[in-house]
Amino acid sequence: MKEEQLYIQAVNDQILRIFSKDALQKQSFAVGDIQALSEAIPLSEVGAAKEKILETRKLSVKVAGGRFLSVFDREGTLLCEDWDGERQETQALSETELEQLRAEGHAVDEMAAQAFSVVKRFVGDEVVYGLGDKTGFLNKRGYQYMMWNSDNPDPHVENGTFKAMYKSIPFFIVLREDAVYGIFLDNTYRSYFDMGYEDTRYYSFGAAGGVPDYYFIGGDTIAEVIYGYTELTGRAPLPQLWTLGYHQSRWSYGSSEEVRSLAEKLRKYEIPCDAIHLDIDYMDHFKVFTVSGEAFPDLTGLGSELAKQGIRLVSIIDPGTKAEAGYSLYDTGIEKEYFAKTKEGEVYHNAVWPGDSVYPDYTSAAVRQWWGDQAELLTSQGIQGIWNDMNEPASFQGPLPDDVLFYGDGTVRRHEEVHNVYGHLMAQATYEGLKRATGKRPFVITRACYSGSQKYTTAWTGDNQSLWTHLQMSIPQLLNLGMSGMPLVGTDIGGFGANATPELLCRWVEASCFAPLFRNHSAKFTRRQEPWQFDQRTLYINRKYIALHYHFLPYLYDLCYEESLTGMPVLRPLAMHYQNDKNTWECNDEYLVGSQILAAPVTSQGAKARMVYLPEGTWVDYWSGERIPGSRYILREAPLEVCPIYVRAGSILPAMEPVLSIQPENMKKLILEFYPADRQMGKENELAGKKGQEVRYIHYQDNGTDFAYQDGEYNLYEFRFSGERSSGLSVSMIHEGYEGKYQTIEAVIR
Ligand code: MIG
Repeated sequence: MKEEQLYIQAVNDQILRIFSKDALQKQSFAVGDIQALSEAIPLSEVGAAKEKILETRKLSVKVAGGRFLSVFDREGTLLCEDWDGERQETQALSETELEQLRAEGHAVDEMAAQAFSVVKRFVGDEVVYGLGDKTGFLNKRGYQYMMWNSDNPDPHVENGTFKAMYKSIPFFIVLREDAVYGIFLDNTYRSYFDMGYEDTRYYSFGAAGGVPDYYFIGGDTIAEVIYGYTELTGRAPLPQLWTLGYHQSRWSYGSSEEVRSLAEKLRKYEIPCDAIHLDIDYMDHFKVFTVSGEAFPDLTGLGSELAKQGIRLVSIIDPGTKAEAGYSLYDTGIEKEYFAKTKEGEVYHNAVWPGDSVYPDYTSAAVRQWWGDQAELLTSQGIQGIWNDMNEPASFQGPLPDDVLFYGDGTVRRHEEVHNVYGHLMAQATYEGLKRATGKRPFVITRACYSGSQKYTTAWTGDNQSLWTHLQMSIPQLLNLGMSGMPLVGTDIGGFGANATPELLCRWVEASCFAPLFRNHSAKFTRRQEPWQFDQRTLYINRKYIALHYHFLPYLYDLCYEESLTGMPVLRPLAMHYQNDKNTWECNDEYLVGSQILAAPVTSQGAKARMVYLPEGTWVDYWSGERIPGSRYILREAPLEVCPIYVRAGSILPAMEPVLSIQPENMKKLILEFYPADRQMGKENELAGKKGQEVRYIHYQDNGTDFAYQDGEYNLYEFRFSGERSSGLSVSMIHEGYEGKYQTIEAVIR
């Protein structure tokens, strides 16, 4: 590896970019144009001495030996420092060992040679978060990861060397007692993150191609680091309100009759539901953007029938385009040279669901436009959202070779560079196409991602299985995705592969009941797992938690609003709000919803109680109303129908009346649940001198559908409670622009 001259530039007071000169030539797929605060200066020109340091209002940088970078805050606390010692020999497997493994049929994740790598020191007791959808626990320290979008459910396990998943989000957050910062490696090649596996004293990251180009993101809190990262890569725009509701899916609901009877059951069993998903079998021979006339002779008609019941249709698309003369998508793509090519200049073929298939080159704006325009073929038949699958991209006849070419808009790139942004660009094309076709806020789901995909799409975690360990991992997975800038996420409730049990499904819907993407989905050939498939109790529990999700939908929507402005995820690890409390740092089985709700789901078979850590403050048991002092572990009984949920005393939670689906224009009544800070805990508050504390909450409301809010058509309410009585509520309007103001606001004291 050659030693390259690196440059450093202050992007703003909290963000530094460190890169080699060649990085300036490259177009980032994640970061928009940057108006940097300072010029780029060679690291070798930044000295270690006082007079030659680079400073912003928040950070100061020193460089030793012309290349070892240290970043401090302005109080002089060391935040992050290059490792200047020797590196350990990596314990790579020998060629013979690899061959043995392959001979036995094991999949071997191999590490490609790295074009560069950056090594940083662990200064103390750091934990590491982020890195997208990786499985395992919250803290990534001590493990190795690879970023190479993979359509392979096997790594869906707790640990595995170089484990790659569906998404590549090369961003992580390092938290230490006296510091927190993030690092974003803006590189789309296969990249590696060794978080102290090779040697416990340092961590490293690098990539198989491209050039060094990374951002150091400072801040006083995890939230500020996420703010900085999403300032660079973007934030999820407000979703349509109904998309936050419950979605029912399965591979596949294969005919109009099946969908119709599914909708009937949803209504008969009183399961609130806003969407039914059509998986690949709705297509004509898996040809993307077609509809099988046999299975769905009148999709438009079906769509309007469902609409009357408040249910929308979402359909799947795959990028792999069937290579078949006479299929217009293929013909046009061939004529316009829209598909990826071999290095010999022939259109590249592999196989996916439709058989012999070719791959659209989404690196080209013209291809994205063309692909996006196809969305109308679906929306004109009543489809309301598009689910992007197989966009790693997946291929059934071995991986796409590294040298498959994408011609883009004049910049030719090899597959090894494009692979990790393929799904990202497909999602962008889908988002823009849906927006043009409908004028509404596009609902897109994707499996593959890169940094910044949050601007276009929600995401699910791919093919999990109906296993208790996968339920357990779903919590850290969603939290790490949130800290990686992807707030609108969820897992397949009940598990995709393998067979759910009634108990597992119940615990899964409980554990997911605040997930912004709230979908029950399962694979072909597995046991059916719609809420009514098992017994009365399972049905009752599903209904209860789906209804609870809807009850708090106005709160979830407020969190989406907050996220769109700040990048704060909807589901948050406890450490985000209790950073000084180390008990929260590795809390893998609880999460916060915004800052006001704490959920502690049960994720083990047979468990009837669990330990819950409650951080500082007073917590109100949502079910019993009991007020419990925090900063302690408690034991909570949790029979099957109970997911332990707590509300922070001193909260206001906006909620709504029971509905079977979302119709924003019918949401005329808002319920405010007020959880006073100063009742019963009187003693504690007296001591703290806090009597009659006032609690304040800002609530957002708009038409939940289109972009009119961008022209000021929204309402912002400010609610204040003082004392303990509902008469203590005061309401004022901070902004008044949406005509659908609530007719009733009902306060409930809890
Ligand atoms: O090769 O479309 O992750 O959700 O049901 C399997 C069929 C293809 C994988 C997705 C899954 C979907 C399935 N797809």
